[in-house]
Amino acid sequence: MRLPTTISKLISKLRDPHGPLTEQLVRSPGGFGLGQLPKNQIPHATTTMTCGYCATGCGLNIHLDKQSRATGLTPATPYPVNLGMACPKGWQALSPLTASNRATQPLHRPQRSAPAQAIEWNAALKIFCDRFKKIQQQHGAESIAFLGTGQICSEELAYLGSLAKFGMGMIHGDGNTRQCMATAVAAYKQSFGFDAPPYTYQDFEESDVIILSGSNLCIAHPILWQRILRNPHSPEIIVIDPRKTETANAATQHFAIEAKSDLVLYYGLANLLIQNQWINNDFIQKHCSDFDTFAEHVAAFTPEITAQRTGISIESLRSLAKTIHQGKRVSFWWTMGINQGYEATRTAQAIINLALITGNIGRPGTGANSITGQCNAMGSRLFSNTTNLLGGHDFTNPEHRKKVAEQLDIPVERIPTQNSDPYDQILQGIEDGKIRGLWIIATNPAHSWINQKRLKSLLDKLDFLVVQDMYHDTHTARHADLILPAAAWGEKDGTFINSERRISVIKKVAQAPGQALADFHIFRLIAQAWGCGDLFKKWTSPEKVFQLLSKLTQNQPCDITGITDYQMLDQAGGIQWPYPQKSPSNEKHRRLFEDGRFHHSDKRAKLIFADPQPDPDPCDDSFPFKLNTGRGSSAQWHTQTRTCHSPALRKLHPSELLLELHPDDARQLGIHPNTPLRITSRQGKLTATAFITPNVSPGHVFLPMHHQHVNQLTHPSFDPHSHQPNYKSCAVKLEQI
Ligand SMILES: Nc1nc2c(c(=O)[nH]1)N[C@H]1C(S)=C(S)[C@@H](COP(=O)(O)OP(=O)(O)OC[C@H]3O[C@@H](n4cnc5c(=O)[nH]c(N)nc54)[C@H](O)[C@@H]3O)O[C@H]1N2
Ligand SMILES: Nc1nc2c(c(=O)[nH]1)N[C@H]1C(S)=C(S)[C@@H](COP(=O)(O)OP(=O)(O)OC[C@H]3O[C@@H](n4cnc5c(=O)[nH]c(N)nc54)[C@H](O)[C@@H]3O)O[C@H]1N2
Ligand code: SF4
Ligand SMILES: [Mo]
Repeated sequence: MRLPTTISKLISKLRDPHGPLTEQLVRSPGGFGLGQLPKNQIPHATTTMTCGYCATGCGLNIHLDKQSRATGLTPATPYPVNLGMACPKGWQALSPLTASNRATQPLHRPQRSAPAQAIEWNAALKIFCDRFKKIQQQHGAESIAFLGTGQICSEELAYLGSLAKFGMGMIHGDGNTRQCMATAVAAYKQSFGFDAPPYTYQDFEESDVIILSGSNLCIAHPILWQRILRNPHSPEIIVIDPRKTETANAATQHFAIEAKSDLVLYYGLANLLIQNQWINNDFIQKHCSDFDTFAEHVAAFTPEITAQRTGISIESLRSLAKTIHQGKRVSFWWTMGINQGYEATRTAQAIINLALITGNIGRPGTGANSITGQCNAMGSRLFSNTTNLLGGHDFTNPEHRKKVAEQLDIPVERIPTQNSDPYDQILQGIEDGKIRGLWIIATNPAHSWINQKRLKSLLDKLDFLVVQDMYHDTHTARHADLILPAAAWGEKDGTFINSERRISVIKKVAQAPGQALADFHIFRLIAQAWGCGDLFKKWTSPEKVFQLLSKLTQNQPCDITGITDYQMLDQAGGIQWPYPQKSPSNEKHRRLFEDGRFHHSDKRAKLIFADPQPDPDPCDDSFPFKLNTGRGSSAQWHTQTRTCHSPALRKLHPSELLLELHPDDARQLGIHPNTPLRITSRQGKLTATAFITPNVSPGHVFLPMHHQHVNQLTHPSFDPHSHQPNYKSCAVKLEQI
């Protein structure tokens, strides 16, 4: 296959080292929070952009030199999210950019075992197209797939999903949002009729009862915890978590429930609320469906049964129900302790149901509020073209396909008429020989996917694996045939959507190293090389794509047709969706469902429930402990490809892998502090150092997810509705080494 000659021209244009940084958005010095700096350190100019780690979406002032290059940063004070605060990762956000293992050139392995060779972009594009096209010719268009991310810009996600599906003919594409938010998405869609987290962060400050389920806010969303600390109403802060986390320690009440007993707990609470008539009948009658069958279902969860299954005493249950009843503004928040489970969607809905039956939704300080993980997981939920068609549309709906085709000016036949397989099924497709080529963008599954051993063997089974990352040596890139070097956050333009639905701009304030290109531009080049560049002729810059996407959302619950350009977003300090045309311009915070109207055709919210299911990986005599995994510290990000490069962050967490275990269990097994242990599950084994602490309950142990081997242990079970992995409950045994 020959590449079109326009490609070389485009490559050299994109590579121009003197090309503009985002100058039109740069603000003058003295803008935000620079008062304390000594005169000789006052930067030439300052611009504000959103942090590229977590979905809190803090605003950071980036200080620039005369060439508009970043020299340092401070948290943005007037920004409505973080109000002048940042966590350690935010303060250190520029340090991953200058690492020596940045991918600076495309790399190719002619054979899997051979060392990777540096090649030019032209050659890389040719290999990419030749190999994927050959697989498609032999095995059909569906035999190649992609796995994306919640950590690149919405415009990039939209380009990737559209190029792959409309341009390259793929049907299957998913992303790491499956590991993270799929449960919340499935729960909201079924309960509310659209994936719509209803809150604004101001709700943290306006609640009088804050219930955090399976969320370690102090570590995972430290700035949101700071927002709780600003709450002037002396709120009850209730943490439901099997572990006594940093957040549980700081809360006013902690319920250390048995692992994965949440569903029973929330049904038991619903039962108590209903029995005592501590519910909002008026709200239920006007705005909910299926209340009677729900009440019948939860009647079986008596305080006795609930106490027995959750390990919470009957008195505590009653007192918790009473606290919910007495609260005028109760907000229910949840994160991965709920989303990552084998009955996760129904559990999330059990939380949603509590908010609905008590009328705690659509008012300040209330809500059934799933907190998002990655910086742009919310963008991927709307615009990645994976589980839904761009803009929250439906692939299987002919009207939606027609609308999207017309808006994008592409033939409607290009749009798949079926949904993509979810992540776990794409992997099953590799095992079955249906999927033979895979393109992985900005995610590191060889570390982060559940049951790592199988994942790695599947990567090696592929005929062709492409990894597109900012580093050339991630655990996943080590399996790749072709590595495409990507620019990082700070080296490109685009938008993110944070947890409270706030859309904001990120900007190019540094030059990508070597030949690395923004993911956006890599997708542009591939479109040209593949021969489908015509479909994307209007997709010339992230801002142009943003405008296309914004038009697509017309009349959707996420309608943002009132946002005209990046400058508008920038000046407003981000804008929450929805923002249809003629929206008032001066609102700093908005929550959904103030009118009690949901997105089902009858405008009611559904009370959805099910029977609790058996644990797919139960403890027994051979594997007597329950392993829980999650975030270890506010200085570590996931697979640590980025955070490992900051000496300051490295000082904030233990350098070795620590297994948390209760003193009673340690005594029984004769385990001493700081001794090496072997931890074995039905899937694999690893070694860790004993960290003896009463913060875990007897019978429970905990490992941070940041260590590369942790997912050798985890059990590959999934929620049947969301297909999200069950990362937080697997049976293990412990041995001294
Ligand atoms: N520092 C840092 N911050 C991050 C990230 C990071 O890697 N590092 N990642 C970001 C991302 S993508 C995400 S998704 C979020 C995750 O944010 P969180 O979900 O808050 O973090 P986790 O530690 O994974 O899990 C939260 C808690 O769930 C508890 N849990 C486990 N099993 C159960 C259970 O059965 N029931 C209940 N009720 N609780 C349970 C765990 O003990 C843990 O304390 O963090 C985001 N922020
Ligand atoms: N045991 C266990 N496992 C878990 C979890 C758990 O709680 N327990 N949590 C799960 C959750 S919630 C999540 S979200 C996942 C996260 O899992 P991953 O997505 O695999 O983790 P990251 O380390 O964030 O990987 C992001 C990758 O993208 C690269 N990258 C960063 N920026 C860019 C960019 O702009 N462009 C490109 N092309 N590449 C870029 C980084 O170098 C890195 O390799 O882990 C999941 N795994
Ligand atoms: S809380 Fe999240 S968004 Fe804010 S600075 Fe820390 S990592 Fe960045
Ligand atoms: Mo996540």
